[in-house]
Parts: sequence; C-alpha cells; structure tokens
Amino acid sequence: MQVGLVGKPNVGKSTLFVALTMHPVDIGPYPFTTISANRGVGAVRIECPHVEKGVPCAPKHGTCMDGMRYVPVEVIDVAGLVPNAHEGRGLGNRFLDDLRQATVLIHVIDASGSTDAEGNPVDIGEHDPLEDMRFLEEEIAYWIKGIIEDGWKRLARKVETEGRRPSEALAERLSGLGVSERDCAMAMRHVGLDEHPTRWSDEDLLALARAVREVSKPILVAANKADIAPEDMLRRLTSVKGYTVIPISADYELALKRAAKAGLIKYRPGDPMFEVMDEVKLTSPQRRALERIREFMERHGGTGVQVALETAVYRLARRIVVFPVEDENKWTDKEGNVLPDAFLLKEGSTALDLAYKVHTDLGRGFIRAIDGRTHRVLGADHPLSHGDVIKIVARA
Ligand SMILES: Nc1nc2c(ncn2[C@@H]2O[C@H](COP(=O)(O)OP(=O)(O)O)[C@@H](O)[C@H]2O)c(=O)[nH]1
Ligand SMILES: [Mg+2]
Repeated sequence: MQVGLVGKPNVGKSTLFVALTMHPVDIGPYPFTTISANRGVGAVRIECPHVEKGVPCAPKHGTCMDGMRYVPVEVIDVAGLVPNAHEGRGLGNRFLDDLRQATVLIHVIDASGSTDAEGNPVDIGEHDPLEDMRFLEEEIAYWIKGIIEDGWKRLARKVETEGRRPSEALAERLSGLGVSERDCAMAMRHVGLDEHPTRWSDEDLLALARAVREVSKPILVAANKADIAPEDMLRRLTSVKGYTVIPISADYELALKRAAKAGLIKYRPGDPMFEVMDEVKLTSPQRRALERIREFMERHGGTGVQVALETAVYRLARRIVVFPVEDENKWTDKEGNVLPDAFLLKEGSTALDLAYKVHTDLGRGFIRAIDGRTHRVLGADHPLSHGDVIKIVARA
C-alpha cells in the first residue's frame, strides 16, 4: 500500500516526507530507503510480539526499537497542487499517477495560515486553512467526475439498452483508481441514484464522484506548522465535522530525528517525548530548540507526525499487521529468525489471504493455519486480527 502526501506548495509536504522516511538509527542490511526523489519508506508502529516471547526478534524489513516494531509503508510526496488544478492548470500526469496509486492520502495543510491559496507566503493567520481542506476534496471529486463523464451519455444509453448494471460500467471506468463494483454500488446508494444512468444529471455525477472519493481515497488532514499556529485555530480545525484532523509539526519531527541520529537525544519516532543523552554536549541554540520542541510535545502528546501516518494507515485505510511464522511455537522462520516478517493486510483479510501474500505456492497449497498464541487451527476463511502471529500449513 502507498500513502500519498498531497497539498498546495509550501505547506511542508517535503519536510514531512523526509521526516517520515528518515530513520534515526542504522538498521543493518535492510534500511528504510528512499526509492526515488519523491518515494520513500516510512513505518507504522505496533508493539512487537517478541516481548511476550521474551526473545529478541530479527526483522527482515523495518526494524524494532525497544519492543516497538516499525512496519514499512511506502510514502509518496505527490507534486504540489493548486486550486482548480483539475481544469488543467496543475494536474500533471505524474500527479495523477501518484494519486491513482495511493491507498490513502495525507492532506498537508498549513494550520498557521501563513500561505495563501496558491502557496505564497503571507502573515500568520492571513489565510484560512479550512478553505484548503474543502478545496482538496472538491479537486479530487472533480477529477473523478471527469473520468466518469468522459463519453458517459453514450455509455449510459448502452448500459440501459443492454440491461447492464450501471455500477458495473462505473467500476470499469474507475478500475484505475482501484474502485470496485461494490464501492460504486455503495456510492450510488449513498447519493440515491437509480438504475437509469441516462437520467443522471450533472449534479448527480458530481455527488457520485464525491461519494466515490470517500470510499476510494480517504483523506487524513495533517494540520502542519502547528508549532506556529494559534491554539484557537488548531481547536477549530480539529473540531470540523466529517474530517480527521491531526495537528503536527513536521519541522520538529525532522529536528528530533536528526538530533537522535547525531546521538544528542534518545527518541523513537512516535514517542510522546525525547530524552537528552548528554546535556553538556548541546550548544545553546540546540538547547533552546529542544526546549521549544519539549514544550510543544507536552501540549500535544508528541509531534503528531507518527500518529498521523498511523491514523491514515490503520484507521482510514483499515490496515492490520500480521506476523507470519514457520514455527508456531518459537515464532521463527526456517533459519531460526524470530518474527522476521510483519505484513500489512486489509482489515477482514483471511488466513488464506495471508498465505497468498507470503507466497503464491503457500496460497495454492493451503491446508490450514495455526494461531501462534492459542495454537488453535484456523480455516482458510478465518479473519485475522491486528497483531496475530500465524503459521500457515500447506502442501509442498
Ligand atoms: N514552523 C514550521 N515550518 C515548517 C514546518 N514544516 C515545514 N515548514 C516550512 O515550510 C516551508 C515549506 O516547506 P516544504 O516542506 O518545502 O513544503 P512543500 O512545498 O509543501 O513541500 C519551509 O520553509 C519549511 O521549513 C513545520 O512543521 N513548522
Ligand atoms: Mg515539496
């Protein structure tokens, strides 16, 4: 799965991208890498089951820091977006491609209001970030509407004369977005559209596009620059109905990761607070900067950055983490590595889904699965839970 960072210029997308994809410690032969300039690997946290076992784990991907497992997830810094981009002013092919691939979007906004609608710097509070929140949703809805309505009238007539389901025709159109027929049917129901697409108005199509956007591209709003944003603005943004908004400071998260890398502080990404390693090693500007960060973290329970990513992945994209193992007693692979893998799966994924994810052969030869904790036998249809440790038994 991929998480796309979107938003107008100068809100802090690139800062957030670097903060999310930089890792404070070297983690051996499988580092968190930057795939290309705007693609990198971040991670979501889960308490590592190795703690229950009392033996250290050996992650093949990602890492584990003091019992906290960091599971890799791809992050894309999507090109900047400006108002009315769907009319062709800024929606480049790369943008659309990135957008298509993203499972969930993090909309980075400037909560301090110090960038105007186009992303030019203005005084703090001069621009209302709430406008940006609405604008992005509309922008994506218009883009989806554009995909639906291209040659739609003819298709609608054809669908009616052939007696096909409109939801099926819609899903074909939107397959590039990863929208299923079920999603389309749900969106149609949501808007109250009937089975006669020739009667759907322009307004109906826009409403439909909005509903499709909701199911196919959930958006988490990261209220960035919270470190310089007025408190009442943050309160206002986080209380808007229908939006998931998390105040963050990408700047502070980046500063902490750099300080941790330099050995100045101890900080695991997502921790509510950092710890200074050696007070005397800090220069006075460093000390002052860390003091400001400490004060912010005390008020917000952290920098918000890691929590924002996890909310997008776990809550909006509905992902769970599952640990496949070869040995259900020792929780190891063939080489004896403890809990080597951690997979992100869709909520509702079954034991058979996991088998296919590990290896196609394991899926094809699936016999049963075994829960590593309870040692119960699980059938192919058994839905997995977040944090499960699972052994798959398959024909060779
Ligand atoms: N105060 C503050 N400034 C930030 C924060 N994140 C980014 N910035 C600043 O905002 C400006 C634009 O950042 P950048 O990441 O290039 O934005 P992008 O155009 O959206 O990629 C830079 O001057 C950053 O230092 C933050 O959390 N707090
Ligand atoms: Mg940028």
